[in-house]
Amino acid sequence: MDNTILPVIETALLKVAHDKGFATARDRLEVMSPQCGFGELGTCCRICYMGPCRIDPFGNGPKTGVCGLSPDAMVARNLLRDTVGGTASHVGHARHVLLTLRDALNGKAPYQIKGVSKVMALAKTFGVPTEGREVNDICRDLVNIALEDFGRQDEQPNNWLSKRAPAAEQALWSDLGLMYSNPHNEIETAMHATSMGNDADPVSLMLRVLKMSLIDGWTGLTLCVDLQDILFGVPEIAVTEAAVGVLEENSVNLAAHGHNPVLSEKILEWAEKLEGEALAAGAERINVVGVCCTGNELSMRHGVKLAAHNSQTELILATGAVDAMVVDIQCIWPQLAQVAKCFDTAFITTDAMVRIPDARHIPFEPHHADESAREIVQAAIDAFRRRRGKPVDIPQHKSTAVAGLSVEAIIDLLSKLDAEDPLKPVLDNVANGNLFGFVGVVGCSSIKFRDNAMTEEMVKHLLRQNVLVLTTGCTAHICAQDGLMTSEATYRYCGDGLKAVLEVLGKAAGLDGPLPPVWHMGACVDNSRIVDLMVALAERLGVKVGQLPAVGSAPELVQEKAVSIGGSFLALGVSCHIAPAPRILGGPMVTKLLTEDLQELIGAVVRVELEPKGAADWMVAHIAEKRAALGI
Ligand code: BF8
Repeated sequence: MDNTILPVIETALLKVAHDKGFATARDRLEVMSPQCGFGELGTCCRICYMGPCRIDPFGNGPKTGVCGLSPDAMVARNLLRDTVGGTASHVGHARHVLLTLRDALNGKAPYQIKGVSKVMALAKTFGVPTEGREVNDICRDLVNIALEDFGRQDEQPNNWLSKRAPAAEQALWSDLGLMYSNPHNEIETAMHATSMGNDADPVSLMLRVLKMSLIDGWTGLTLCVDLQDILFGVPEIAVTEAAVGVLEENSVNLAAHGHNPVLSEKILEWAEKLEGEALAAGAERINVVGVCCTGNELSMRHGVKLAAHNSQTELILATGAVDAMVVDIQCIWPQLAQVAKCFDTAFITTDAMVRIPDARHIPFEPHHADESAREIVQAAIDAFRRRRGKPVDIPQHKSTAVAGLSVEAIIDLLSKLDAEDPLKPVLDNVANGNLFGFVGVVGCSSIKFRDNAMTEEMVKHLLRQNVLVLTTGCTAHICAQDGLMTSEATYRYCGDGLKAVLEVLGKAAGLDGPLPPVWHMGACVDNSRIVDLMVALAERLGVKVGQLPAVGSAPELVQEKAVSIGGSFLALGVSCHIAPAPRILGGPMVTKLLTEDLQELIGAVVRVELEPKGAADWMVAHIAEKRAALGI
């Protein structure tokens, strides 16, 4: 195994925490290990009060729940509820962005349209007239089309699904009964179907899982990202830095954590406006750093530095150097408030849905975004005043990283090689084998997989075999921290074919060296960018997305959202590697369905591999099969 830098970073962070007497997530996990075997297998049901029921599929105990529910139905029902949790999170985020855009257009929320090119592109997709019209008027039409999706009761196909998703796949989804209309109705139906005494057919439940995942893909992710690009601009290639070493002892360190740029964009704006107050407080500057997906959003659009992925969030607070951590929604550990308390760090929640004991709550909603953002930045400056002169412990590790690889930025870059047909250079290199295939490495960072540097090692195995890696979410942080988003990584880790391709691209981009081999495409919602890129390549080739030499991987799954994102890849016919195993192994039929029989149904399977090399080898073999089927 290569020596990777990330374990060094985490070792250093853990030492800081332990030296100060903090228990960390690893300690809490150890205390409760081994974890519940029934839970791991998915055969624990607590939906009704005759239970909780537990089925041991390997022993001589009960073979069904008290109501007679089979283990397969039990695991499928639980998986559907996981998928609903993930989809509801993304759809809620998307709706919030939509309403913010509507209010901005009506002059009720202080945001401007920064992504005019996106407005025009979407107008074309949705057939909205543009000739002689103001951008805001065109945008209003797009907002109404999106609002129709959230309000309709006519069972007509969802606008964002039917207009944004590729036509060939829609035909299959339609045959399988997976097309959806109103995402909210579907979430309600799935919760209803999984309540006691309803759907008990594992096949029916698994089709619902796919349908729910489609909702996540096209409303939770695609609609959300389309509208975020309208409001905040389409990302362009930018250089940033990653890891705890981006914290600065003598600056106001303000960490933005969560997912929704409606908050973090305003924080960034007010950090610039209040720079003078920070200087007056004795700081060198206000250092806004990004954590988790909010960090990715800010680094994609502004090159903001990335401080930590999810499993490092409590650890960076233990440095004592974070003056304020402001959070919005999703993936916020309650423990953060407890660590913050020990340092006088301002730990600030902002969303009514995210209330955490011992946090300071500053309500943030778009109509009064400026007032709230100002108050939050001021709280950070006040906390710096209290911290000034006290010792901090910042492990000095960080790496540079290239971010901002939106599809538009990639096409822009490729246009420099072939203005008429920008995707041709990529496809030529896929055909000649220089670029063996693509893997979307997505999802979380898990303390269960950090010790073997699962993500970094798996990625390096892929690069050696000329596979280009596209990444988002916390795996993007991991790769950035490990130096995998640099030109040096191309020289150090890539096979000769991939290296040659990236050298040509680097030259076209005007870089000193090759383009990095791992492309930072954003936050978890930005998995839609990976899908958009794959759809563009497939359409240019005249094949379905599932025929491309491409695989998805969530090597350190933690959150329900990663389950529904994985499902949205599967629905496109893109197979997925996953670790750890999803909680279905207690249901033999569901396990066989996901790992084998799904191939027949949608052309994709799920593969569990817990070791980096095994995972990479399976993905490369799978890509080789796809290449052979294409005759390349
Ligand atoms: O949406 S990768 S731990 S931060 S769920 Fe959460 Fe997982 Fe990180 Fe972002 Ni995505």
